[in-house]
Amino acid sequence: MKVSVLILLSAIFLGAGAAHGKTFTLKTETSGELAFVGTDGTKNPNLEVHEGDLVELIIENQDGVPHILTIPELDVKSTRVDTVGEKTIVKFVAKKGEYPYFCPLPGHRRMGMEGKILCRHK
Ligand SMILES: [Cu+2]
Repeated sequence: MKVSVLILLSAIFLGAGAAHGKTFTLKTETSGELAFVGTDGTKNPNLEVHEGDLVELIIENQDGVPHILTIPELDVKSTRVDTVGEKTIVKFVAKKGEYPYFCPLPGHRRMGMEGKILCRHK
């Protein structure tokens, strides 16, 4: 009996996770302004999520310049991607509000490498 309850709870949990997961890919760019570029070509896209979403950000190096992605409000900091094609992934649970994501390497944020996470109520 206990076992089946556990299995049922796991199924609900996994189902919920899948339903509210959100993945974004951001590619780094340093031609002209520095930017994280979304899959549709938007520079530093607003990442729209909902409170409680499990968000996955895939950061892909596209320019051969080292970059990191950080979200201080959520204590999120990626590992550094140094070479073209190198990827790293950060995951976090979205909390309500608007807060920036940016590259903390010297000068990068100032030169444009910053976008916003917009997280609303469900
Ligand atoms: Cu950078």
